[in-house]
Amino acid sequence: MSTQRELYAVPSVAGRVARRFRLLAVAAAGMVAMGGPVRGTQIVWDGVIGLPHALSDGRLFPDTVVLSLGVFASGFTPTSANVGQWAANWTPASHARWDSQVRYYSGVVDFTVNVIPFVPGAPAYVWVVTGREWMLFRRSTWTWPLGSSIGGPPIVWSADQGVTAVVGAVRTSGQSYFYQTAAVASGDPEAVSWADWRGLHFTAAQLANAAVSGPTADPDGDGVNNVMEYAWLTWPMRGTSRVVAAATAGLVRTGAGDHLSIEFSSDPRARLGFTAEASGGLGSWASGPEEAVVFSSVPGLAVYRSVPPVNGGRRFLRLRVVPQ
Ligand SMILES: [Ca+2]
Repeated sequence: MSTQRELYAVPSVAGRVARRFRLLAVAAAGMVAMGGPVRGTQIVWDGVIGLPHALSDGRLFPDTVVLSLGVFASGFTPTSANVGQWAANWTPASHARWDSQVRYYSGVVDFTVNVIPFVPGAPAYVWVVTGREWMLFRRSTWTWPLGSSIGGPPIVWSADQGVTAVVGAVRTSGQSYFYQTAAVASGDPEAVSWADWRGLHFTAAQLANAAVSGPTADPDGDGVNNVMEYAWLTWPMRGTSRVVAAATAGLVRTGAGDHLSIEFSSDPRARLGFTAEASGGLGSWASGPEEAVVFSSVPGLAVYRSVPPVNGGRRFLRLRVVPQ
């Protein structure tokens, strides 16, 4: 009896395994047919090289454009009417820099598991930002893959003709086409941290070398150190990519009178910390709530003021800028 059971059991197990594989094959075929999640460990995402991309006023994209590949929170659908809520619902997976010389961007996402909001099937978008010029686009096939630790070929998401824009526009004209951002009045874009920015522009060896990638280094010799390059998200290794940082002196008024002030503007995506310091004669500087305080601060514009009002004596103010 025992032999018979074993003889019977072997084909039975084989039959179950075969049925399971058939079911898996059917399920896989169904997912492909429906455009469902695919399995992957790496997404390579990029644009089409060499084509002109323009801001809403027709100027070509500057070097300060940063693109992000990411996913919105489950249940949130971005539209041109809710741009002010995008940043709060957005999680980037990867950043890429726009190269204005070759007109190209590319980024890579490595993953093995799915972490919310990067669940299989979640629609992925590319968010393009420089200042208040935004574009958000995707292809219908860009749905987040099922993570895998097995490996395999990269999933390639290229932004070609199949792209549709939520904000901004995809123009077509014969064989050439370009993307165009739109001017957005409200809402703040996602932050690009100091670590994000350094990761975009420096190699591992450069990151380990403070003389190249440290805050006060100026590796491209354009007279703008890395903190100020970060403040405007310019390229630290390209001398032609520079914005002369704008710190402006002025006066602001409170109930106590007029106060010496200093205003610092930056790209609103840069995250900067400030310490204002005051001096009566440039010999020694002091900070703290009795010397200088914030007058107003929003991403992209910080104003600090001296605490004592202007009284005819000499007073100097300076701002220490720390990337975050
Ligand atoms: Ca520089």
